[in-house]
Amino acid sequence: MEIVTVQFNYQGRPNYKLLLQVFKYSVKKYMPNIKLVEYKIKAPEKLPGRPLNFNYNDVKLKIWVDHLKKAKENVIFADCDMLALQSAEHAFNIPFDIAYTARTKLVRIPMNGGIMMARPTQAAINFFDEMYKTNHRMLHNVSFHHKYRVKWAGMNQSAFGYMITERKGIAKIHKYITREWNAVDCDWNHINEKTVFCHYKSKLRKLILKNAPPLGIYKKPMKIWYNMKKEMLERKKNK
Ligand SMILES: [Mn+2]
Repeated sequence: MEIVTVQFNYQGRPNYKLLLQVFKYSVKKYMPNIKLVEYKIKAPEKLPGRPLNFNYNDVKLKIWVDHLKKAKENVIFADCDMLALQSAEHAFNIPFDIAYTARTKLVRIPMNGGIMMARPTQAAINFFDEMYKTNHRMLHNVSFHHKYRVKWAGMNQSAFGYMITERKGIAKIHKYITREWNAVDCDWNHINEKTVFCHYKSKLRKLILKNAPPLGIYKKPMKIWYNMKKEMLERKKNK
């Protein structure tokens, strides 16, 4: 198994580097034998009328597909605003080509794309290849994107939504829940011994990057991240 992450080099946001460092440290800590493959993307050209992160997500997905095509091992694709809370190796105890994380509490958006798992099977490659092509089509076709965006949100999530509703059966898909594999807003206050990855997205990411004191629903994941960062910095000092 290997973990693949793509770092976006947003101009003027150097803190993404720290997020990745702490994530990397947590992977080493809990999965000393697992390789973390890092890709760094140069800022793509912004398309008129489309948010820059849509372009990034398009480039990111292409990297995933290309990686999977030559992969020899099972792959966990992870955002870089992530933290491992324990080993993730049991992800592949279940047979599937692709696994995704459905939101524990379905309010509006069905899944979060921060973590996806894939075996390097032809079916998984076909799925991701077509998901990328769909994503690219959505990037340039606002109304096609909109049709899926209203339910699935974002860019890659919309492409995934298309795949899972319109292209059923092209690969064996397994549904995990975010609380165990990719803790997001509905899970942060309920992180437990089964939680493998915590996703430091949106407001939670902003809070930890400005060193805010742990508060409210963000308390648990903030404390966990601060401790991991502290441990990482102490290790570095003692080396
Ligand atoms: Mn993220």
